[in-house]
Amino acid sequence: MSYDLSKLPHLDNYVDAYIDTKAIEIHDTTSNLAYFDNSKKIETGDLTFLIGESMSYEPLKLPYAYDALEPYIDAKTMEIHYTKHYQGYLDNLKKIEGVDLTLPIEELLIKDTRTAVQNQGGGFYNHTLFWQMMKPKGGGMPKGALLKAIENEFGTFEEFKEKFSKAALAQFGSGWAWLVKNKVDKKISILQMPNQNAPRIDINIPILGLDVWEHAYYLKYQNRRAEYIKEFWNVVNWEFCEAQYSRQ
Ligand code: MN3
Repeated sequence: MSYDLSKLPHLDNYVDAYIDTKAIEIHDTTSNLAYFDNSKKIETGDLTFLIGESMSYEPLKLPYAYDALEPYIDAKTMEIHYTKHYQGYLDNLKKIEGVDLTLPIEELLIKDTRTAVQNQGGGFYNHTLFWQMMKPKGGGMPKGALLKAIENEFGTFEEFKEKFSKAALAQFGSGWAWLVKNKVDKKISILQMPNQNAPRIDINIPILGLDVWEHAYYLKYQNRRAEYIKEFWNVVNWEFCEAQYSRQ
């Protein structure tokens, strides 16, 4: 199961058309169409595009099989990560007393600063993005506006990769490395976030995230986090990252 964005030569135009107010997400037709609350669904060939702004409180159906990211991310890790950790964050979020699940997740994470909500809600939010930030036969480089922004900020794509990898490697204990866009000045930057704290989404739009909790790599890479980070670049879904970058 995979999706081939080369079948959509007009994707760039499509993204531009909604650049002002909408987020764009890309799914294949077997994905969970309930991902967005107020989504507009457009089907083109074997692809389905969903346009909307908020995640529903349902697990995102993985847009690929557990073994689809082999050999870089092994099937067992994907399965446990998805069925135990990801599902666990969502289940635990729903059990938190007084949590207002009528709010979109981004709004909830900004408004409800209780640690339990940040941990469980952040875990749900971060992973829902993370699954889509990877794809089989991913990797390579971003294009268009995102590539330009990276070159403006970091010099070259290679320098960006090196800085992002270092941030991921240097995160002490469990956490994430993120590439984010500031909502006000539109500049991009790299963040390290501990635990499951979302990447300051009150001020930032996440573009690319890398989970460096041991549960994300330990079965295959044991303690070799650097190797996991290096291989991660082979599965990055740059089309998704470009769509995130186009969000305002
Ligand atoms: Mn994880």
